[in-house]
Amino acid sequence: MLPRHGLVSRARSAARAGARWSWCSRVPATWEADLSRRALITGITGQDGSYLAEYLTGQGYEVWGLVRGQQNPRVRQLRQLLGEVKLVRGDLLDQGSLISAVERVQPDEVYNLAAISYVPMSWQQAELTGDVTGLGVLRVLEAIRVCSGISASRSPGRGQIRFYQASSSEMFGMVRESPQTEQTPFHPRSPYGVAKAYGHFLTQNYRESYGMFAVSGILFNHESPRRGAEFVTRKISLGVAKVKLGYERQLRLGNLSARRDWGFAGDYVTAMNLMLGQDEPVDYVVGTGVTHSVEDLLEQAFTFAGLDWRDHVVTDAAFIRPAEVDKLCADPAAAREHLGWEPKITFEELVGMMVEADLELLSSGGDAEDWVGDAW
Ligand code: NAP
Ligand code: G4F
Repeated sequence: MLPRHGLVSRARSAARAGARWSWCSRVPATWEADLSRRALITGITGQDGSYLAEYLTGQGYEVWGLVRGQQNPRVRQLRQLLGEVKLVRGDLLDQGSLISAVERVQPDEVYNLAAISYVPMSWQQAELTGDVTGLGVLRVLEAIRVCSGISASRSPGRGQIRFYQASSSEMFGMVRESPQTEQTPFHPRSPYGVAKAYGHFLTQNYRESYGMFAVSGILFNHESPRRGAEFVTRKISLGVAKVKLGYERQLRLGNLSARRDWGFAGDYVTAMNLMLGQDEPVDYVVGTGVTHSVEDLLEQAFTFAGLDWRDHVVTDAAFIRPAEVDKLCADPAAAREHLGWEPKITFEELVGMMVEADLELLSSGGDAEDWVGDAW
């Protein structure tokens, strides 16, 4: 298959570099005019997808998002938020759809953010999690490889598609050392963590096998007012808002002593883009280096709203996991040194931002019942 995107990328890089290419006459005039970088984001309807799309659009990228399903309600929300983003259909379970998407979009960069990302669901639907979160990475890499005409005997040329994989600190699981660096061994504790470790090693393997520019960002927990209602930060910010506004009196939670390195999602998506802008493909740990417990989070969130969490929080065994990750803490020194990346929003600012947003959401006509969150 002729790698059309190779022509486009080379035309774009050539024009950017001011070079003259003898074959440029074969490139349609519309392509010559279209010199902005083009990014394809899988998982664009998720938390990170929306922030990344906003960030890349602001950087002058033409942004495409892969969306799945018929009448996906999150597509309408995304449209309201990001009118400029172009959409292409595809599913991480469907190899052909990914090849068609890469062929159609002809991206310079692919950010693979799509996944089943809720850890408890990965025990309930372990096979599906392996298929989407693990094998889905293989399918995206294969789509890029096939569309680019890359094989064991044919390396990617200049202007190749650059690939970012959303790896996770959940891979460290039962941690061997603290804080965790790029060298810390993995010991995943959930089917989700195992699937992410597969995607991580596969990305490294495609880099080593085919010379592809393929990198993984090992991101620690990052949150925002756009976080899914089932994750603990958002469950708590919504819970605080519901208690404060009188919708509910209780918030039921699991393990309050678990510790995470929580940062702001808007800060973290910039690291993804910086990783693809490097001269060499290298994996990085991205986090704040500061860890807090769920109890600290409760203290911060309820106090922000003038409440005492001890009056409202009930622990419920239904939310205890079959195997827990007790404590995660990043050592982001390499990202700071080589990418110049640093988080801007502190834990306290993040929690305040989320509680404030949910108070506003629910008090401005948002129906509390729409935000019941997880029912595990
Ligand atoms: P999220 O809000 O749960 O978004 C997941 C996205 O994946 C959604 O857009 C969803 O689309 C899409 N998706 C699910 N199954 C799919 C399939 N079969 N085909 C195509 N798309 C599919 O996740 P997030 O918090 O933005 O995280 C983004 C990525 O970073 C994920 O891979 C996550 O595992 C990873 N990560 C997140 C964190 C964090 O703290 N947020 C930390 C480390 C790593 P629909 O709208 O169609 O469901
Ligand atoms: O918010 P969580 O569900 O996030 P978790 O499991 O750390 O996973 C998130 O971060 C990963 C990066 O490390 C991502 F890869 C993954 O996709 C996801 O974004 O739970 C955080 C902690 C856990 O220890 C959990 O046991 O909070 C504890 N927790 C206590 N009560 C609870 C609850 N978590 C949830 N979701 N709901 C509770 O009621």
